[in-house]
Amino acid sequence: MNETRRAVLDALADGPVSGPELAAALDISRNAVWKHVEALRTAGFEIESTSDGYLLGEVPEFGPAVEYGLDAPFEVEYHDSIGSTNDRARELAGENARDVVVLADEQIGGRGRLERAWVGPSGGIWMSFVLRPTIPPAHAPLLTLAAAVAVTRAAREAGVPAEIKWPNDVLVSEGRANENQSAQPPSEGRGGDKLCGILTEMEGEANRVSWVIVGTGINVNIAADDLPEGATSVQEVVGPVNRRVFAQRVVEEFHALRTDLDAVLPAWRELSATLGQQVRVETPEGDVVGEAIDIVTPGALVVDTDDGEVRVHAGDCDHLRPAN
Ligand code: BT5
Repeated sequence: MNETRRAVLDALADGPVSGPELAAALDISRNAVWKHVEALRTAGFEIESTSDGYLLGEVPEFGPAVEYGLDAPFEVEYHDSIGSTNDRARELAGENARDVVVLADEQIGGRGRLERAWVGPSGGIWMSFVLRPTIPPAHAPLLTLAAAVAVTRAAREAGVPAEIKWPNDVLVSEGRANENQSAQPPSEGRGGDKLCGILTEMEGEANRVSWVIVGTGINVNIAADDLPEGATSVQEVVGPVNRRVFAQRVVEEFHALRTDLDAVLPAWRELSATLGQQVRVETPEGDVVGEAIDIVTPGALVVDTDDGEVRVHAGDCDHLRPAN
């Protein structure tokens, strides 16, 4: 959304305001005012024409409106349907863009890690941040962790008991009440149903990042039947929510963390489902099995194995059971 359109919206929210008043205040023509109002109506904003002027009514639940009222310096590029928001974000990064969020309602060619497919029906929040941080490439994983924290916080605000599974999943916690019942076999596997996955991609030189794309896929207002096995959604846990508010909270929390990277690991530890668990991490060098005891810069999991402590930088992680 361009600055003038945002200014028109702000004025309408404080309205009623007449076309000529708006034109004078924003130093644009009355015809330009009319065009902005029509474009906003097309984007789903309810704008009443009263005898005292225009008045903002209902703000759309999703769409370009995500930029409206957003308390973080990101431009939002919205698509009803797209192949992959990460692919579009890469294009934008190639054109020198920064601080853009590519957002879609439906994603038909979504990607996970290792070229796995990501299912993205209408009703999700599929979004990719285009960033140009001044950090060494080795620190980019901190941005993945920051996104996981941001999504988990937004989910908890919406009433969903979300937790982070190292390295890049947000899960809905399993019923912790069962943990002490001996009749219940210890859970093995993911440790809960997957609410969100994060795919971070980067371009840079040895000590300088050129761009980082952080893609977050959040299952929001989607029925479980439309998701793969082992996945869940916000809707499944608490019913449908306002996706504009949810997406804004994620972007705002993410912005707060990317500007204060020292806060990422402490926040991550607090929301982690992985620390304190017996885990098995599949890495290219083989499986690492033991208790996950900490996370250290830039996002390595510290596993206490029979052969001592091992730091794992990447891999797929299974939770075997709580360590005690
Ligand atoms: C991830 O990969 O979890 C990263 C997913 C990132 C998706 C976002 S959406 C916005 C942006 N644009 C993109 O194109 N991608 C990003 P990974 O850890 O490899 O997990 C992939 C696995 O999750 C798949 O193999 C499926 O088993 C499962 N999966 C696929 N779609 C899912 C969904 N909607 N919810 C939960 N699990 C899903």
